[in-house]
Amino acid sequence: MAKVGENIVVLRAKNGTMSNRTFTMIKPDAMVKGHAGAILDRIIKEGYKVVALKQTRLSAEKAGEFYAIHAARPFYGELVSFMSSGPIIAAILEKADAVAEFRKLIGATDPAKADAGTIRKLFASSLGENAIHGSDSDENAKIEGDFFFSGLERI
Ligand code: RTP
Ligand code: MG
Repeated sequence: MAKVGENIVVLRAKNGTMSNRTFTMIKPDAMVKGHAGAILDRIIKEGYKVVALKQTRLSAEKAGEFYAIHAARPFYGELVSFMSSGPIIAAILEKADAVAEFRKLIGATDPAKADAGTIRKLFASSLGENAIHGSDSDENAKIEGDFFFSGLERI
C-alpha cells in the first residue's frame, strides 16, 4: 500500500509534466476583417507570452490534416475549405494552465453561445467562421505547435 508521502510525490510529478503552453490560430474570417491586431493585443494583455508566431496560408491538404480529427463530421468539407480560404496567424502561447485558460478567453465554439467579452463573442461571425482556434488538451497543443513551428522558430 502506498504511503501518504509517496502519493504526494506522484501528484507533484504529474503537475510537473503539465504543459503551460497552448496553440492558437487566428482564422481567415478574422484576418480578412482586419481583427488580427486587436486579437493579438488582447491575448498579450491577458498575460500570454508569445513563444512563436507566423502568418501563413494553409493548403486544403494541410487544413484537412490539421482538423483530421473531424474528418467524419458533416462540417469537415466546409471547415477545410474555410480554413484554406485565406491567410491565418499561428502562434504558440505560454501562461499558467494555458490550454484551459485560453479556451475560456476565446469562448464557446458558437459565438452566439460565447460569454460576453470573449474573443469569439467580440470577433466571430458564426459557428463555422469563429475567428480563432485554441487547443483542447496539452497533448494536442504540442502536436499542433509542432505542426507549424520548428525549434528555431520558438523562443
Ligand atoms: P477549434 O478546434 O477551431 O478551436 O474549435 P472548437 O474546439 O471550439 O470546436 P471543434 O469541435 O474542435 O470544431 C472545430 C471547428 O469546426 C467548425 N465547426 N463547425 N457547422 C458546424 O456544426 C461546426 N461545428 C464545428 C468550427 O469552426 C469549429 O471551431
Ligand atoms: Mg477543437
